[in-house]
Amino acid sequence: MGRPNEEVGALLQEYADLISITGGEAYKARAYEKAARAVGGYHEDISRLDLSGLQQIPNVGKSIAEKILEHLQTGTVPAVEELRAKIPAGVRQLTAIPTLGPKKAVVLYEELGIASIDELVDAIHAGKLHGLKGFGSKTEENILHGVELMQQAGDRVHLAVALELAEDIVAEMSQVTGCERCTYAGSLRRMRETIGDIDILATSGAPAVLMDAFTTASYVDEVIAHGDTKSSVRTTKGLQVDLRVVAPDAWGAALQYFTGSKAHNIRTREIAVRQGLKLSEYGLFDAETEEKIVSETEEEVYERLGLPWVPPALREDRGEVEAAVRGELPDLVARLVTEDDIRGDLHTHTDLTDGLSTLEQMLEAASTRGYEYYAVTDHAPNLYMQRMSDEKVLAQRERLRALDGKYGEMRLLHGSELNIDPDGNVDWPAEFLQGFDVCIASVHSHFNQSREELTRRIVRACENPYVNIIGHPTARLIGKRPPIDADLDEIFEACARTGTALEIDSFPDRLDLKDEHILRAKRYGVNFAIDSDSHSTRHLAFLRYGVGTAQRGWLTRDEVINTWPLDRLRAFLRKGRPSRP
Ligand code: DGT
Ligand code: CA
Ligand code: CA
Ligand code: ZN
Repeated sequence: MGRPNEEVGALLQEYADLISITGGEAYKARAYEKAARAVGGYHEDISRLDLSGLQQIPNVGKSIAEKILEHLQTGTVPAVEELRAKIPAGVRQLTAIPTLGPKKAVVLYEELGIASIDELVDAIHAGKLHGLKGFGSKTEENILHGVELMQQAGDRVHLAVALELAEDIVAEMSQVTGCERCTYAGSLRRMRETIGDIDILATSGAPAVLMDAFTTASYVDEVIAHGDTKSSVRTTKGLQVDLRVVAPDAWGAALQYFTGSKAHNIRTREIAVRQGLKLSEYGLFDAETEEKIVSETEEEVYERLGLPWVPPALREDRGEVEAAVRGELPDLVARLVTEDDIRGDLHTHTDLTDGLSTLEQMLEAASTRGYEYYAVTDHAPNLYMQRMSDEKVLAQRERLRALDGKYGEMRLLHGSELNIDPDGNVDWPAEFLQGFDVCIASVHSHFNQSREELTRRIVRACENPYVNIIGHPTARLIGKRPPIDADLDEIFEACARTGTALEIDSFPDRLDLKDEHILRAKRYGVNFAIDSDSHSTRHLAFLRYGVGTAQRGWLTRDEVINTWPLDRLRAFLRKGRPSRP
């Protein structure tokens, strides 16, 4: 089962870390790190490439290409194994703590013999790091905070990791003899941002065959339980997967039950009880006679409870059951934003800055998604490592204008992702900004300003007539960086007042704004843009995670500016700008 690009990308990143930890040359570690990113985002499936094909990948030279080939052909790379053997696994774990790099990890190991996260936390609390070079009290604080973030994330994985695996498993199980139906349920079906375990549901004429196929599949590392109707495994990536086989006539009740959430189930069960019914994973029963009433489809189950079918993304007990009882849900469901409603992507990068695909590759891939419009928004100059300049961005605009019309009906917009500086200013003066069709403005630095400063900063960006969208508004990285501490209500109010959209960044480690904040922002009458923030052609499909998040925030298509036809979008993008002379 493979996502070879991601897998090899992770291997190269690990090798880069190992080089740093073992005191190897810094340039070598950097080279592998760059290669890791390039491979992870490469547009072709790298397992189909030969040595010379692999060398076509940016930042991949002959020696790296050889290692990749070795891995693809044999499953191991001796050079990597050799370094792995030098380092206790716990030390590598340390490098996973946000803000603690490989260098610091190795100091901790060599100076204090610390070889696990628990040992590190104990050592900090015991004051053992005092006096250690490079470890001030601020560093200790950051480490403890990083560990806390990791523990909050627990063993949960990002939605995208679980969804891609679950789709592969469902496809594979569906092929097994006797399997009639197979789908995933649980938090995954609800599109939660992180997933604890994957729940798969199936019906089969030959359950034992299905269970055997499941527990012996290639992705299985450990079989936790092997039963007649339920089995659990841990995958090679450490994720638990549960498979349940249910009776065909209980499919709807089981799907409803195992989709959850638990809180939503409790609500629906209460409604059943009030009607003298009993709802379980086996069906909806008469509480007195225990006679089964319905269970074959979810729709029937909800209908018999007097409720409309509730989309999985809404099943979080955030008022959806009450809305259903009041009869308001069908109207919301009819207008709930879907991936089909999205007419274009408004936040994407190319290799002019930190993207991995060329302008033409991005446009080609976008047009196959059937978009009506598409914005290229590379980073602006104040993010210095991106080396953007006036000349480069203007040359890109010229290229883009020349390509407009060459990708079917898809119209091309030229934009930029500006940086909101600590005072709330953005790159470039007004005259220059005027030349863009769309500007996103994002916080990329100074995340630790005071609440007042951060709030003021973003409100000022909203008030800029050239800023159309606030990019990844809380700047969080799930499991790695907490959201900035700003007064979101004040920001939402400013967005509504100034005609600035809030982004829902679909990148799986961002999903920013998140569902609860979307629900809150909606009340201010804010508009939203659901963007992929693609840095490679492979990222364009991330949009579905943003749409799932938007659904969890009850967003309707009319609130999302990139579901609008181009002329309506263009009117929105003109914002309060002075008209061009
Ligand atoms: P996760 O795995 O932590 O991301 O979240 P879920 O929602 O997938 O939770 P999980 O895997 O423990 O259980 C799957 C579904 O089964 C859950 O969403 C609702 C249902 N369920 C599990 N335990 C209970 C329970 O004690 N009561 C009720 N009513 N439903 C439950
Ligand atoms: Ca689950
Ligand atoms: Ca489960
Ligand atoms: Zn950004």
